[in-house]
Amino acid sequence: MSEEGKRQAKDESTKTVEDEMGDLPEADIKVILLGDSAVGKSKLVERFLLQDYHPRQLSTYALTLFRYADEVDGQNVKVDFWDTAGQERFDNMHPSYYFGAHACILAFDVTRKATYKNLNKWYTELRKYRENIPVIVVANKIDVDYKVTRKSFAFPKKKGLPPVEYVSAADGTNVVHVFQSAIRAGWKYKNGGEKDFMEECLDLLGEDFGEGL
Ligand SMILES: Nc1nc2c(ncn2[C@@H]2O[C@H](COP(=O)(O)OP(=O)(O)OP(=O)(O)O)[C@@H](O)[C@H]2O)c(=O)[nH]1
Ligand SMILES: [Mg+2]
Repeated sequence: MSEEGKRQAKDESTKTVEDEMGDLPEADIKVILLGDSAVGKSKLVERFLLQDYHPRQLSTYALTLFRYADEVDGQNVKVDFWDTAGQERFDNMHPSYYFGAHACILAFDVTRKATYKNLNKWYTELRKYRENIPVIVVANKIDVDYKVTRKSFAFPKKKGLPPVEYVSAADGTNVVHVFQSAIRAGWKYKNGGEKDFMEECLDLLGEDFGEGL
């Protein structure tokens, strides 16, 4: 299958969650994006799926579901990325957003400290519904000032997660790597390997817990 053929983005922003579940065969892996409004969740998933970036000011109004076909361990795997607006107008996400998720990409914006502080709120809510799924914390918009990658962010370590991944939806830094890691971690979780998540992530990310992380 061609690269184009493998990628299908299905904008379902005007439909309800139930509609969405109704018109697509169930995915093998569900990966959700979480984080405050305007941290770049939509741009990250668009960048991964299309390898392209079109700066736009549009916010997500409800929910966008992106279907992606991948191959993991020699098997064809259907992956759904769920993207939503992180706006405060939704006090809490609808539980169906979390339902059945196998992995989460939790994003903040390095140019806005409040978005980092709010990680805790998102994480706490996520864990109410999905106690053990793998979570990858991403620091987005590093293109604004690459010096930020020298900074260490304590949040993931406090929660027993792998270190922050520094990404840019604008120039693509680390985007494919993070999404591929999320798919693989989700697959492993689904197949009963969740206890090895840390190990798996560190392997995938080729990193170690260094000083200050
Ligand atoms: N410089 C820079 N800007 C970015 C990057 N990623 C996103 N943006 C910009 O940040 C703004 C918000 O991006 P979105 O992807 O819409 O953010 P979101 O998290 O999906 O926001 P909501 O849908 O409201 O929850 C847009 O103006 C993007 O162009 C990045 O990596 N670098
Ligand atoms: Mg969005």
